[in-house]
Amino acid sequence: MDSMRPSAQDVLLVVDVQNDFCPGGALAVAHGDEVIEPIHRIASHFEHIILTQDWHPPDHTSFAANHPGKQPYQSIQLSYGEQTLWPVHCVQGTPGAEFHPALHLPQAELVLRKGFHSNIDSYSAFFENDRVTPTGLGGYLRERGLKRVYLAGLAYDYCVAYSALDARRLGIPVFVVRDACRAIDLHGSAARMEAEFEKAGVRVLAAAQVVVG
Ligand code: VGL
Ligand code: ZN
Repeated sequence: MDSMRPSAQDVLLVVDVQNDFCPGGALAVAHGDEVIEPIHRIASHFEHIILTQDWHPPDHTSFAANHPGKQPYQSIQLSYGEQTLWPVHCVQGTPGAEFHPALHLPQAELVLRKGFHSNIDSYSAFFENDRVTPTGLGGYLRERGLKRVYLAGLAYDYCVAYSALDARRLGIPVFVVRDACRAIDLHGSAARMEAEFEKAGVRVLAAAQVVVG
């Protein structure tokens, strides 16, 4: 396998380290704030860092509250397929949508907002949940000559996993830094995504491996 040590053509993609995904937030991931320390530890080894920010309008289709009679964590069929319904979270301009105050990555080159179309969710940083509407990140990486993606953040089995699998679809080598992520683990979703990682060639490693190379 090629070196795991970050080079000038590698980017650290820090996914959705926002208040609503951390303890006390509207869609809190257990121990979500614990990703911040390992993210800071590996971040100093990267020349390029991109942050993603889940950024929904109040009428977003992923909110159970916008589907009368539905509860969070149920799924429904939308035009593009099955969609899990979530509590209202990461609403544009609200404190829950802000990055966690302890996250300190002023050197990040891009903040990519996603999930801003009312009628479609976007777990992945590359494509919305219809799997065809691009966010522009693939083009950004290509134009800037960024060739490998390291992933960290929240949630391991949703936005991190979808981003990893979509990067592979684009032919981009991907490392997921496992201990710099935390999972929602809804109905076995973490194990299911790990099986997908295996098939797609997403490599899972520890923060210590990034730092040591
Ligand atoms: C996420 C569910 C809904 C995530 C975002 O960041 O993993 N999960 N919106
Ligand atoms: Zn969301």
